Amino acid sequence: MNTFAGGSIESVLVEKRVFPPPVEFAKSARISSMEEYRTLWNRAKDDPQGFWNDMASHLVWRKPWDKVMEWTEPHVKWYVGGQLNASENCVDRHCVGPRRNKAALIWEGEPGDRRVLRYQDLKREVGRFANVLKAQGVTKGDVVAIYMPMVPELVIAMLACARIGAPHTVVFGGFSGEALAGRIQDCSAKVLVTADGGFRRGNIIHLKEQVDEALAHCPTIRNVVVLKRTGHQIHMEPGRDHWWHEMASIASADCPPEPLDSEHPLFILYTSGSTGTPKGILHTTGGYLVGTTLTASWVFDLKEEDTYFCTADCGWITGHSYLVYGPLSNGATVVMYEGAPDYPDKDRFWQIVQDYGVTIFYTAPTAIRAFMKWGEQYARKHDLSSLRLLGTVGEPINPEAWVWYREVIGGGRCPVVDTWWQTETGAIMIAPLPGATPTKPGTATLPLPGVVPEVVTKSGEPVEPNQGGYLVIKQPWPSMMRTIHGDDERYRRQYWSEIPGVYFTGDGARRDHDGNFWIMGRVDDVLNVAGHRLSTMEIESALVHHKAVAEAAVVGKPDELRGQAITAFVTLKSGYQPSEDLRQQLRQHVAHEIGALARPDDLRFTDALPKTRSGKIMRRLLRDVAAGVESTGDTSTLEDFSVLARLRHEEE
Ligand code: 6R9
Repeated sequence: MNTFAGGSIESVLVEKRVFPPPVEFAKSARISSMEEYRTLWNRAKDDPQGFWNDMASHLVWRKPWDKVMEWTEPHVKWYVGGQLNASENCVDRHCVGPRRNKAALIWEGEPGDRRVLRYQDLKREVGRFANVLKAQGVTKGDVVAIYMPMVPELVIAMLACARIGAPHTVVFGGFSGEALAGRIQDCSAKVLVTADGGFRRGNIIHLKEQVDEALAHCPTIRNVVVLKRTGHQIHMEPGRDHWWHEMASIASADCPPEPLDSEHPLFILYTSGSTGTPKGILHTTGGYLVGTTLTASWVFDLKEEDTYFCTADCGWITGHSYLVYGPLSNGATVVMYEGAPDYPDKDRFWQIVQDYGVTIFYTAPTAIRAFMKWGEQYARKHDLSSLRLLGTVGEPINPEAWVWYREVIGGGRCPVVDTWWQTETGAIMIAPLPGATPTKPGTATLPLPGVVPEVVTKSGEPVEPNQGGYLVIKQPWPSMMRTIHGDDERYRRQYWSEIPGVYFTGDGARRDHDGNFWIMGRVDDVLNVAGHRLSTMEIESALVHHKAVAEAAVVGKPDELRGQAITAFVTLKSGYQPSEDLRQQLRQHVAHEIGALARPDDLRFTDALPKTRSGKIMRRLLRDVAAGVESTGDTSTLEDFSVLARLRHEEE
């Protein structure tokens, strides 16, 4: 069951508290009143071409565009004929004038090691690594896979790819070798950038072992560049594997950024959909960078003196858009941390906030719920008075967590921006502007200028205020995905055919009388476990790959901390008997096929799965079974459950 985390739907329905922007904050904010917001929004709606034409001036272009936008549903091109380079915009343009000695990246490793890269340093390192990639045979258009811990070299590798026009595909370090192989195969990556390992909760994550396993099935990979991070013993395949430091020591730091077509692919990022195989979401250069640059500046109100800490991993879209491209394009100082929030103790983030004087902090609701559970004493141990703005992303935030975040972390003075968006949208779509929008705990509030969302029925009719429906976007926007790599038909089908004429988000939502959007969760078979997107089908297909399994059905179960937990129902082939040992084997099998994040929390053996006449598994029923005997005394809770259930029913 996709619900608000922590069974807090009832509190969302009665949530009436409104927090206007603090007067002091609004005074100096980039957008500082609702009038200003409305003027911008209306202009963007009425004259999208003119609006986006002007907004693109926030970037450095090598060649101006001939046409702002070309739209042949479902395909869009932005800034047609224009040329630019994303790494030039994120790095080089800040190396002239006073920003050249400003910290671009402040990094802290889990063991406590630290590094600061000023914009000039970043430019040198990006240039150097771009030359390393060239030396490995990478040319414009070749895909480079990146599978690394959260170290500065990960950002350097992404920007180096952008510099030479090689689309990157970053694979989250928590994914298994199998999952890595699947992604590499899908996009035919030529070179892989990785590390011996990374640190997590004091342990070494053995990345290179996963790589060696993956590459047995990846003939397109010619060379592997390996960063020495942990220094533990690893296998280096002669002729294929090269040490980062050895390659970098002989490479020049000078690599001029390649002028690229606005629609040149910047990256492919895999995300889970409602079928078994992950989708390679393709983003291109110009529109994506306009979108992320602008939204980072609007929503985070980025100022020259800010120190901005985003806790997301670069393996997810939040790391791409709001750790790398958006903030760096704005010339911000970004804090990056390698490890776990509770290592060596549960105050690690707050120690980082205090040590670097972080002013803007961006994290996920699941993390906030964990902080809440650990207790406020961890935050109280540190001086958090430098903070001036807090953000959340990844899943609906329950009002309790929102208010706790505002009070305990933000000291009651920092606006909280709940930002709704997706891998597919590239940039934030619905979020408060911290100097303008009155916030309410639990809603991402209003669409940003240039974003025209609506809540509709299955046939595309707008619903009444406060009625649940499907969240769609009615006008194309610059940072939207261009297609699914290698499967344009799936792109068309999944996003543009479900509801006629509009982009379908896969989320259920309702809009209140003030126009605020309340996101209710996915209406498809996508799970959101601790802010990570997972597909039920992907986990099911991993399970049926096991020799003992006949059939499997996976559903989400409400989980107080992580939003959803994974429950799997499994039928066995004849000759196999349910046992605790087999249960553990199957859970481990999923972790091996996808990654530990997909390991079912609960795995139940059953003789048969409930099916419809047409043979479809009745997930709704299983979701109820997984949720157990939930207290359904509260009718408002029931109401919300039934809206989602109905929406899903229409799909079945
Ligand atoms: C950025 C990111 C996208 C899905 C999305 C929705 C959920 C994200 C949210 C939110 C409620 C928010 N989601 N932000 N739900 N409020 N502020 O998370 O991208 O990993 O692709 O996930 O996450 O369900 O459809 P991605």
